[in-house]
Amino acid sequence: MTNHIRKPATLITGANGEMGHGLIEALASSGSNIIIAIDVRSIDQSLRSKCTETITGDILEQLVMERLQSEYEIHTIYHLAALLSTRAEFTPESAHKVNVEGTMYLLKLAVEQSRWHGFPVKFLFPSSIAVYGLPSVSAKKSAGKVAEKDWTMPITMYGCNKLYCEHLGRYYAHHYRQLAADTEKRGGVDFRCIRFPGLISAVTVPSGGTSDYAPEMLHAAAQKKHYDCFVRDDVRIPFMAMPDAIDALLKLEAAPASGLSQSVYNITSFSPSAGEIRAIALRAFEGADITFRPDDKRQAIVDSWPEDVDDSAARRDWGFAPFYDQQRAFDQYLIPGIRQRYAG
Ligand code: AKB
Repeated sequence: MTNHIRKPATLITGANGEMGHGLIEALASSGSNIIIAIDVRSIDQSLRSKCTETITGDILEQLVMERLQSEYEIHTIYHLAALLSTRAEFTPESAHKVNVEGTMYLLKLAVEQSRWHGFPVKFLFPSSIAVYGLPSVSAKKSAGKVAEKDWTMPITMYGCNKLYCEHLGRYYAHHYRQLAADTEKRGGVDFRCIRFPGLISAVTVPSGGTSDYAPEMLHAAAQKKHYDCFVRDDVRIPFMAMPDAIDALLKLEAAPASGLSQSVYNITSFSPSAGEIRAIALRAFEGADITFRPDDKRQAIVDSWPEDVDDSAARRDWGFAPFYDQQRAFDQYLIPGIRQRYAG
């Protein structure tokens, strides 16, 4: 139980996931945050010391939400909990519960929190390139840099969930209880959303995603393990190094609301083909053994995602600028970081 003088806290859901690891490290290093980390899995020991409190619990459980409401004064929520695109296809109804109902419970918590402490609650929501649905490989290749308003016809449950939650967040921020007499009590939700590309971390390996072939390939190569890549060598989607993804979340959170012209932003850094990633892995890791054995069903998902996205709005409104372009991402972060992870 926290002390009765409730200090402004930051809540991170899905805290034990790939983004959660990076975000907790970054927030803890800035030192100014009371971090409440929640995940259905036990939070890694390495993260516990960096958090004020760690909760092993499910955001779908009402008691968990009531505890968060009663014990903390939450001013910022990073809602990272989600079932990613591949895993969600095997359990679509569970994915809907986690990805959509879980998000709605968190938005409701934000409304209640803002009523208590009188400040808007910043709600940082990671969406995805999975909200896009290009109808064919030729359309994908001719689409070029896809803007936020175009091609939003997702073919996965995860993509549908993320697209709907983008609208849900906008609703809670601007239209919630619009017919209520006491409109001044509308929820103070400051919803801010980033559509992330595929993310590659040197320190964690993803699970359940369809863009996972890129990190899986690199981490397998560093361990001299054979890897059958489940997409064709010519497939191309946007990617980003994990540190840039974390920096983008923090930069959007810190941006003045007055400068944000939209609630949903594309960001990206580089768009290598799977074959180009393989070539880099073969050069970097002696003994790398990577073949292509496309899984037609997962390939169809990746073929529906854009080759590139237009992130000019993020660059204009809140100064998004990735540090790691493709060369720097592999040479300065991924190869040395992954090599070190498996050294010895
Ligand atoms: C996935 O592959 O499902 C995610 C994503 C692209 O959002 N990494």
